[in-house]
Amino acid sequence: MTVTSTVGRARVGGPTRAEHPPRQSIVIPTFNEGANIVPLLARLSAVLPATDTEIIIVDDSTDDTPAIVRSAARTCPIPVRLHHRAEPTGGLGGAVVEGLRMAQGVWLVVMDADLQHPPESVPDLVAAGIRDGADLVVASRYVSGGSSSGLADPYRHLVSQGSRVVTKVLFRTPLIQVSDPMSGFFTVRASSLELSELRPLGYKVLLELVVRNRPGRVVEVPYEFAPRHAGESKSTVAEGLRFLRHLARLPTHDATSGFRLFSRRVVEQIPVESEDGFCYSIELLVKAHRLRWNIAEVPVTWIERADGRTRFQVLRWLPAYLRWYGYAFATTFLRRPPRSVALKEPGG
Ligand SMILES: Nc1nc2c(ncn2[C@@H]2O[C@H](COP(=O)(O)OP(=O)(O)OP(=O)(O)O)[C@@H](O)[C@H]2O)c(=O)[nH]1
Ligand SMILES: [Mg+2]
Repeated sequence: MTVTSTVGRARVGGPTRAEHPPRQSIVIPTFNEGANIVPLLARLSAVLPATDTEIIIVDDSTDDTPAIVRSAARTCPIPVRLHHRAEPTGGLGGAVVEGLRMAQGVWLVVMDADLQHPPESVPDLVAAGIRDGADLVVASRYVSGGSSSGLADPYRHLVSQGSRVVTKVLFRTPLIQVSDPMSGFFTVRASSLELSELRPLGYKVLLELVVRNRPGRVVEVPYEFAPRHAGESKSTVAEGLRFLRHLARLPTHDATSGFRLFSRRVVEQIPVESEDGFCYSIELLVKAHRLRWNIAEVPVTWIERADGRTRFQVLRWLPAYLRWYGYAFATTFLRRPPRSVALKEPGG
């Protein structure tokens, strides 16, 4: 069962757009963030006008976060709508899109609940959007004046910077000028949003939005990424891998496997450019994917070799793997057509 409730002083709601939409809707996805709710609502209320703002919390928690939200909302001057999802479809990304769908405001702000995104920066984002006539304003850690010092440890710095570089390389199109495409803190002009175009999966909704909605003017505003206020991080290595798979949208979970059955058509028609390791395998996969040839998958158990030494050289092969992930990405997001795959000459 999904519970949607409106608490707080004023009530905004209903499926149709309000007659006098608030200037900003703040959409906040939450997963077990109880300890952050009270300071979050207090700090938002201190910097935003209650009469021109609504807060939408889309909650997938398994703890008492919803009860804490309901209680804190009673004294919050800004109206708060809580949408608790018993079935958390699409994880974080699904939650954000549902929140955007519910929002009534002219500007839709998306931010985390753990106070890593300072509530005090929200007015800056909206003001920049209005001032610059933008469709999308991204709060960036990586423009002058911003900072990512709140990342928990060197590993998280590496993941953040690494995924940023991968994304920038894959998005080598001048269309996308965002320095922090992985940011979870941004505001979008409601009238520029095409929600039906978004297919969110896990993290990184902004990326979806930039690539699929192609917003007009995009502006970036620096902010200082703070350490998490309380509670536990939900971002994991599994989430990172899910991100790569999401970027590529490959129809298999094991893109680099060397255990494959190829049809004669694949072997006879697709030329192999890879020279290293198992890269031919991912290359054939991504090319067959672009050609829209059927790809099926069966479960197997991986058994470690009992004898001899592995010749697996992940670091040496990584650039090639990334190259083919980029190829898959271009297929799905940049819509490269099947005819862009070079095939062998018949009889060649
Ligand atoms: N509704 C919903 N919210 C989620 C889900 N996963 C994470 N969130 C929320 O999304 C926001 C970002 O998650 P975090 O765990 O802070 O991710 P992160 O900022 O990359 O990781 P840290 O730097 O360790 O905090 C937080 O407000 C979470 O509560 C989910 O599956 N559903
Ligand atoms: Mg966080």
